[in-house]
Amino acid sequence: MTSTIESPVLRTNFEKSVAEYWNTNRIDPVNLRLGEVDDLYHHHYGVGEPDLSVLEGPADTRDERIIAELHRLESAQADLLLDHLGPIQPHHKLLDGGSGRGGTSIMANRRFGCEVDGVSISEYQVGFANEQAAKRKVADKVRFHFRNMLESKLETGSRQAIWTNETTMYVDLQDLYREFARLLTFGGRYVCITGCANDVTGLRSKSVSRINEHYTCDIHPRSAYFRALADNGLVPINVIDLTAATIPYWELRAKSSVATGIEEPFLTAYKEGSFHYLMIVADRI
Ligand code: GPP
Ligand code: MG
Repeated sequence: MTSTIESPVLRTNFEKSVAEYWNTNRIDPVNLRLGEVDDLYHHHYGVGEPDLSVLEGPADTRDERIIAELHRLESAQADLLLDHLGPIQPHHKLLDGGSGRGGTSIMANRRFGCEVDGVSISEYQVGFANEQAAKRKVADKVRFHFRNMLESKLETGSRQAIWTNETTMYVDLQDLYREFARLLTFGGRYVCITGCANDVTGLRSKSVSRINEHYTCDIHPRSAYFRALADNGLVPINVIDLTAATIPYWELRAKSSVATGIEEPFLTAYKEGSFHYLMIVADRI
């Protein structure tokens, strides 16, 4: 009799330290306070014009108004990502690579009525996200797994679309897109929203290094995305620079009680041009 030895979910010391960060950094008031607005818990940033009238009006409810507005901009970011997945039908299956507390997956199921699998190397996040799906009575369609997105254990060709919402700075892009190319059906869609370093200004700026340090991540240069996509049969159809659309989110966040201190490095990096907030949409050929 032969037996297969399964590889562990956390394969490297780096992955272990990333999992440790997300397993233990649970009290993060910014993400829980925003999530409590309507029970959609995000781990990404926002886009769009904020309603700056939230800064005016009664002082005792000012912070509450800012939080609701930040949350609206984060949900708008997830909606924008979903807008680019193509014509998804209820019988399609999707993958959320690095699914966090599950917000984008829940929104995808709500919009398309299809099955969504999310994978995360944080067991805590997987548990949290599955509880959210159960609360919303969609656990039969939206499932979160304690798995590595570089080795998802999902069926080859099973995915009509895959997205990564600010998670690619935790992985090797060649390894990631090899796995996504395996999972996507021919003509399937991949959407990535990410922060990336600007090759034109040179390697990592001080602000980008501070962001890496803050989140235990490793931000890739813009060029690395297009090389790794092309090498793995993923052909860009749309590239949208969202930098200008995210700066107002950071400016508003800097004025809120849930600011974490990372606002200034983001604003500096975006404004000096060493860093972009990008959406890349690609087709599997
Ligand atoms: C975290 O979102 C996002 C990342 C760790 C990825 C880094 C993103 C880049 C664009 C470089 P979060 O919602 O957990 O962060 P915060 O707690 O600061 O809101
Ligand atoms: Mg957040």
